[in-house]
Amino acid sequence: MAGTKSIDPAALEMLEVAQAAGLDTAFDRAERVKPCPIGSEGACCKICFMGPCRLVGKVTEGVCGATLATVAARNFARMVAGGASAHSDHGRDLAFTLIAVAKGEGQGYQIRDVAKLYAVAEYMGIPTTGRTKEEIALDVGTKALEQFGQQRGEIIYTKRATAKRQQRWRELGLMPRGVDREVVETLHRTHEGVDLDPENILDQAMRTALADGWGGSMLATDLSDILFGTPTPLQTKANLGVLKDDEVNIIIHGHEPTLSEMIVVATQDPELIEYAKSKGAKGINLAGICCTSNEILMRHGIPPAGNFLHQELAVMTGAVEAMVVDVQCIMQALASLAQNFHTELITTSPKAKIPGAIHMEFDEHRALDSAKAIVRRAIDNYPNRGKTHIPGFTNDVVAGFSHEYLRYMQGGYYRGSFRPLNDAIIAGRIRGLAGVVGCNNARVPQDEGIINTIRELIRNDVLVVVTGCAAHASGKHGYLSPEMMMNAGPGLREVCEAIGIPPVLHLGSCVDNSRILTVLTQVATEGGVGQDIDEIPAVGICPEYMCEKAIAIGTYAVASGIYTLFGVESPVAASEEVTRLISEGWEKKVGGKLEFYPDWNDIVRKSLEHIDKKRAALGLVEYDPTRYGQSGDLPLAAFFALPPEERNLYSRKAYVQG
Ligand code: MSK
Repeated sequence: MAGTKSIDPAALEMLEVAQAAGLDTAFDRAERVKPCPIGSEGACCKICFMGPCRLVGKVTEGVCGATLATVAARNFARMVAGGASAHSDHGRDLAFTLIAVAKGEGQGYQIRDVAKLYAVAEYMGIPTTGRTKEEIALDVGTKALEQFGQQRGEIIYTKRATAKRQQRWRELGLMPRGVDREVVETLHRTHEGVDLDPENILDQAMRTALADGWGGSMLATDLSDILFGTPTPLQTKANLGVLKDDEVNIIIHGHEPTLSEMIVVATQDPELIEYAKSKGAKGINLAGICCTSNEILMRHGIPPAGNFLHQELAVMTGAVEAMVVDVQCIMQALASLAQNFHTELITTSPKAKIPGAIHMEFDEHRALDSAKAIVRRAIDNYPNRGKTHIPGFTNDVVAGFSHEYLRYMQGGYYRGSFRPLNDAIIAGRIRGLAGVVGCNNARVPQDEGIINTIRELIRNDVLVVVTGCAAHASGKHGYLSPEMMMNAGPGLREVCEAIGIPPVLHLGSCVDNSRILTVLTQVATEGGVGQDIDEIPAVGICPEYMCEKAIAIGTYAVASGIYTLFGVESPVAASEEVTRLISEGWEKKVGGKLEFYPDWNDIVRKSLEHIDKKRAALGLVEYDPTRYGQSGDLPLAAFFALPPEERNLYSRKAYVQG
């Protein structure tokens, strides 16, 4: 049975360990706990206590008369509001941290990317001349905070969209005013007896999602870059094999980078390393799960131990002294599972406590002290370690492709642009672009949809960017390694060779999906492949979505003009009207549409059809894979014939030329 649960050999090995030990995982619970067939399709209304009303069979309206379409639209909009809240609260906390740092009250932090601070200040209309970076940072943090509570006007970052897109949002009444404002209005409108027009509800869902994508999430990304540095490529390894048998293993898990940044610092503290040695360990090994992992992977090369469905498996290795969690995507089951091992589950956010876990509250004003206390506690736990089982699977990973770096790598510091990428699309070397993002879902085989989709896309010369747990899946299965260019189509392979990149680029965490919006806007602005995002041959894909955040991301992608395809099942399948509204209906309004296809083969087929349709609409040459692929084969083969230690990715171009 384990074989149908995941395509990851490390996961399969650990599931056998779990079975032998009689331990329960999400994989098992997904088999036991059947999804409610009514709720899963959006047909259950539980927003008042005359219900819950289950609109199935001959029951076509609730006690109040709410129709199936209204109920499904309300449920959908509430998912968007939940997801937008999660991303945006994350962004808000980073604004508080930036303010603390600007005031000299953020122990251990500093402003690492001053150039980005200036860029963000410019977006926000904050003067920079003759001012210290702390003065600018204080204004930036304060202005960012205002974006959450802003009641009127337009979220400031929406002006980073193309002029065409901004105009469209204004004409349709979709321009978000403030992050909290849109979330609260969605909750109000979907309260019993308020907005009863499905189309109007779904418009507000788009406006709320835009407040997330072009507001809370984009702010979270930018403020993180200012505080912790804008990512540039670096190499590491991924999967459970990154855990070490002879070192203190600490896993950080969740989404917010504030604490984990300090844990990185604490684990490198010579005093704490000596302390670990005094307990019999050879050192301290930090690894990550989910998006906190992506944050410190992108900036420090800290290896990811896995994605969402790996969190329990990591504990079951018996080799984890502490799993340190912040917010989002943390399974409650970790607490009871950890009791079977010496692992300490440590919660750190006042917003996210778990019964049975140890709570060590994190305060950004004394961040380094908090981090050191946590690391010390993990070290103290090392002598309690029993038998371990670490699966020996890892793969090489190159990560750290911020949109700033993508620009830089196409021309250098002074001549950076998206021109080479656009030219490659125009020439048909690159057929199109795809963002493959999102979660694992225990109801579908782990990583299967993600990896099969990516494999087929790159084979068909589609350049793929990844974030979130889809990025972890890519890393675990070798798709973030430069060698993967050998599996790309001939045109894409030429581009990867010339620039020295893998065909799948890791852009970061879930909030960093905002980087995809920025990249596509820059592609549109560069010219030649459309003037707005909906004209570009590009798709967004979320093959194994699990949570409300994914629905919010999918909705802002669509509202930004992206054809977006989800796997698993549709949460509005019960209503044909809502299914049509979010697909054809949204396409007419905003140029993007949202569709759900449980079979990844359909996702690939529809994606390629869409990309080709957009190419034809732009008058670009028809995609022809036989046209390219001759130029670089020999040097590429010679490059991969070198011993791995001599294959320096970033001297690759020089090697080919030399
Ligand atoms: S962590 S939101 S399971 S991608 Fe961002 Fe993974 Fe989905 Fe959580």
